Amino acid sequence: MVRTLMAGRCALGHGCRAKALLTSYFVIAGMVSMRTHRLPRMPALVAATALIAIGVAFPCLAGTLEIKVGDERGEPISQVAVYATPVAVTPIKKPSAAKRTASMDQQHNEFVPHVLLISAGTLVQFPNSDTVSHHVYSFSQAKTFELALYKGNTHPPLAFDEPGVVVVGCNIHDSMLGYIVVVPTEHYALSDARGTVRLEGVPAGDYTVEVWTPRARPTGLPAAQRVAVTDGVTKLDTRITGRLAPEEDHKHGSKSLSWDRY
Ligand SMILES: [Cu+2]
Repeated sequence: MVRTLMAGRCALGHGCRAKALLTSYFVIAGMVSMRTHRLPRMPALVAATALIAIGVAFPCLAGTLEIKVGDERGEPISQVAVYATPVAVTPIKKPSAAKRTASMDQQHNEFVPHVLLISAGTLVQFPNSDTVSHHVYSFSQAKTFELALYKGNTHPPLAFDEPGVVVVGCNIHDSMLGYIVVVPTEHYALSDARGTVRLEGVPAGDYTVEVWTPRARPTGLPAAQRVAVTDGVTKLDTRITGRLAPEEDHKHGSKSLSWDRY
C-alpha cells in the first residue's frame, strides 16, 4: 500500500499526488512512532488508521480544464465537441446505474441539436416535432438503427453504448443531417461562441483531450493531446487546420455542416 501511495496514486486509483503524499507521510510517521516507542503502540495505530480513513474518504483534488478551440489563424470555433478522457482509469463502456438521457428533436426538417454530445451509455430520444413524418436512421458503426416513419414521440429511446460518431439521417428528407458524438468519459462539452470549453470538477490526473466537429475534414482535426489536471485551472489550446465547412446557415438554406454526407 505504501508503495502504491509513494507512486502517487490515491486509494481510488487516481493520480492524486498531494493526497497520496500526505497519506503516505502519516502512514510512515505512524510506523516510525510505533517502532521507536515514542508513542504507545495502540494510540499510534489508531491515529494512523484514522488518517488513512480520512485520506480515503476525502475526494481527490479536482481542477478545471479550460480548452480553447481555434482555426489556423486562432479564430474561435463554436459547437466543437471537446472531451477529456482519463488515462489511468478504464473509460466508461457500459451504461451506468443512473442512466443519462438526451434528446435529438426534429424541427422544420432539421435535427436539433445538430451536434449532440453524450457519454457512452446515454439513452437518446428522437421526438418528431414537425407536422410531417420522418424516417430516422444511421448506418454508422458506433450505432446502426432505424426508426420507421413516424410523428410525435412514438419510438422508445435508444442506448448509445459504443464511443464514436453516429451520423443521423432521414430517409424522406435528404437534407436532414445530425451527429451524435458518443464519448468514453464524463468530462465533455461543446465549445461556446468564444471557442471555449470549461470542464469543472475534473479529478486530478492525466487526461487525453480530443475534439471533433463535422465542419473539419478528418485530417484537419488535431491529434489527441495529453494534459495533467491539478487543482486550479489548467489551460489548453487546440487548433483545427484546413478549410472548415460553412457554419449552419438557415437563411440561405445551407443545412449541411459537413464536407461529406457519409
Ligand atoms: Cu424527414
